[in-house]
Parts: sequence; structure tokens; C-alpha cells
Amino acid sequence: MAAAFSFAQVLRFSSTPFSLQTNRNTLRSFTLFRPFSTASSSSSSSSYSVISPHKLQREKWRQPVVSVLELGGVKIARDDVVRDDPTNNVPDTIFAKLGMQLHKREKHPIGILKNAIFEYFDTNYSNKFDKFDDLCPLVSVKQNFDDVLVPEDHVSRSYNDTYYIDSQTVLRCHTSAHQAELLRGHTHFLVTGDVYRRDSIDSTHYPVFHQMEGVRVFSPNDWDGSGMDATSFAARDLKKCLEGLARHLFGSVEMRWIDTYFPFTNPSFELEIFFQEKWLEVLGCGVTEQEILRRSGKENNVAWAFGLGLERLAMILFDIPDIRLFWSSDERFTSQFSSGQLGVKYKPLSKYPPCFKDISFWINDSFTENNFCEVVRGVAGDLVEEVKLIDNFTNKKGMTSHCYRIAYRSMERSLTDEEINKLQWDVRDQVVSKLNVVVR
Ligand code: FA5
Ligand code: MG
Repeated sequence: MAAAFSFAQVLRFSSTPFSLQTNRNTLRSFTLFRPFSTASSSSSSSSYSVISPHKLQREKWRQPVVSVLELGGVKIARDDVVRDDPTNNVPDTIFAKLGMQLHKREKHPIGILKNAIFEYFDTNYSNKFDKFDDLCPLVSVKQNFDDVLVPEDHVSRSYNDTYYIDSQTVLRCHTSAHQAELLRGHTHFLVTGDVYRRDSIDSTHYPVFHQMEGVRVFSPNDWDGSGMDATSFAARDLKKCLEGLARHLFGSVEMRWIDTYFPFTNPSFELEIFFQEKWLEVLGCGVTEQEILRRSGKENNVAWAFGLGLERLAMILFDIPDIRLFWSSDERFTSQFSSGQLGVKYKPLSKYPPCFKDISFWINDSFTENNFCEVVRGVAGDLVEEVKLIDNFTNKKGMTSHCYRIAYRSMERSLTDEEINKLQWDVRDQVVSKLNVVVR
């Protein structure tokens, strides 16, 4: 499931100096497993000898929007991000999302929410928080993991969970990647940005989403005289701050705190809000590990940090039922929101019927669900609503079979049977050629 940071692992780290320039072409020796097998890369759609209009349409959709982007002052070409190279696992569909910066659109739910959060911080902390929302999403492994003490064997570092540009450079998988550097010059800051994860497919997970990181540093004056130790003082302040934010955004809402683990905070918490009959995790936070402060020259201080999932909060605020909708350019979606208007309830476009297709195959040792989801997204893009494991068994010979149910549904139109059958055949072809599984 989701590539969370909240799993306990052994603590070890290494640091590698980073420069985008020098890393672009120097590929180091590299031992992690490849995301997809090399075996055969041709997807032989033997049952379709003529290129169908759907295929043309899909290939057009797959085209990157532009070939050079400027992100946070850095010029990035497609070839810098997507390469046919064993240390790279970024598909074109992800490159196409770089630079969309939904958080910078004033009339988009993500931009509206960002501004409402800014308003809360500006009002309650007299404009003390410095704001960053244009930091480049291409970061070093050091920034993304080492600097925030993510252990070397932590699952989030794997090629299965993170998009690697080369062995030393990733698409940031959280805004915490900027914490350490900013701590050197700032005591109160908010970082908003797009983050990238190879993840499962359902209505609350998407491979590109937006986070807002918040950090506040205290000095001894702040907690002296509170009658509390520095850590308890910071933890209390953090919860008070985030509960205040939730009230500012939602008025009254059912929420609960869960104790958890992050490598970069201790103690650590998650906040969940009740939405669509379920508890939905909306943020992670905690008291910053002292080692991070020490390395930033702040050993006499204590700090808290949080990372909010902006899509999750916006889904609750605007009643948006599916995370794919944030990427819609359909005017029937975009025209429902206006700058500064928080909590306008989304009026669903007529709901088109889903179509379910099952696929069963014998898996191999290198099979992972994220790799399978990546294949399905590569074929069906945003037409895939959910991928669910519905059957899993091992036979007497020790072979394991998985059966997945794929829900196809467009947010904008009815899909034809022919179109869905074609997608499903392409998925079958590609799981065989890219994942080396045996379809049953
Ligand atoms: C983190 O990313 C931590 N960096 C948060 C943090 C920051 C903790 C600072 C402590 C201090 P996590 O993996 O739980 O944690 O993700 C944070 C939030 O991002 C989640 O609560 C959820 O709201 C959102 N999120 C995670 N994965 C997805 C996804 N695939 N799609 C949409 N939102 C997601
Ligand atoms: Mg989490």
C-alpha cells in the first residue's frame, strides 16, 4: 500500500554531496533492483494489427506537455528526467505532471486551500512564517532521505516506492526534503510543493500530489517557565497549532490523533479526519529529531514539523470524491471554484458507470503491486479508478497467483466497451512483457 514513512527501521545513513549538473551524466555503480524487468520491451498487441483511434488518442495523451520546464529557477529538459537507463524509473506520464504546480493556481482547490492555510498562519503568528512554493522537485537522495535521517534500508528509498532520475537524484517524495537546508536560515517556514510516489491506485492515492511542510523552531526562552520539558512543550504547541488550523478550515469536524513513527520526528503523530464513512489520514507531524537541529547549527533549540496532504484536505473541504479530479481540465470541474472561496461543495458531473475487469497471473519473486499499478496507469492513465487484489493463493508447487480487479471509469464521459477491452488487452500484454508474469 502507500509508501508511508511511518515504518520502523534500523537507523543508519550516508551522505553524498549533490550537484544536479555533475550527476546528470555520471552514473555510479548501482545495486538496487530494477523496477521493471529488461526481458522484452516490445508490447506485441498481436490481436490488433491496425492502430486504432484509441491508440492514437492515448499516445497523444502520453506526450509530455512541454520539452523544457523551468522549476524553481532550474531549467529541466525531458531527457534530464526520463531516460532509458536502469537507474531511472520515471515514465513520461510523470514528466508531464512536473511543472503543473496546482498549488500556484489561485482558482484551483489546491491553490485556494494553500492560501487559506497561509491566512491562518499569517493571522495567528503575525506573518512570522517564511513561505516557499517554488522549490525544485528534483532533489538529491541526500536531501530526500539522508538529511532527514531516513534509514538506509527504509522501504521509502526503494525503486518500488520512489521515482529515481539516477542513483543519486529523485523526484522528492515529501516536502521534508527541504527541511534541513531551510533550518539553516529560518526558524518559522512553510514549504508547499508537488511530491511524487509510486503508489497503489484508489480514490485517495495518486502518484503526484501536494504537500505543505511547516516547521517552527523554539529557543530556551520559549519553554523556560512553562513548567514543561522542551519536547513536551513543542508537542503541545504543535497539536494546538494544527487543531486550530483544522478549526479554521473546517469549523467543526470529527478528528483524532494517532501515535506513529517517522524517522525525522519523536514523538510523531498523524491526524485523521472522518470522511466518506472512513477515517482519512491527512497529515503527519512531530517534534523534530535533535540530530537534524544539531546538524543545522541549532543544537540548543527544539522544533516541531508537520507535512499536510493538500489533496486529502481539499477532498474533505470541497467534497471532492476522487483524487484524479484535481488534474481535470474539464471546465465543468474547474469553473466550480473561485479564488478565496473555501469549502464550496463540489457538484458532481453526472456519474458515469464504472467497468470492472479482472486479470489473474502467476507472480514471480520480483513482482510488486506498485510495479503492476505503474503498468496499469501507463496504459489507462486517469481512466483507471481503482486496482484491487481480490484473490491470492499459492498452489502445491509453490506458485503464487494474484487476481486483480481493475475499475475503469472516466470522470468526464462514458467509456465504450471496445475502448475498455482494448485497454485491458494492453494491460495483459504489458504485464507479460514488462513484469514477466504468466497470465492465467
Ligand atoms: C510524510 O510524507 C512526512 N514527510 C510528513 C511529516 C513531515 C511528518 C514533517 C513529520 C514531520 P506521509 O508519508 O504520511 O508522511 O505523508 C503525509 C501526508 O501526505 C499523508 O498524511 C497524506 O495526507 C498525504 N499522502 C500520502 N501519500 C499520498 C498519495 N499517494 N496521494 C495523496 N496524498 C498522499
Ligand atoms: Mg502517513
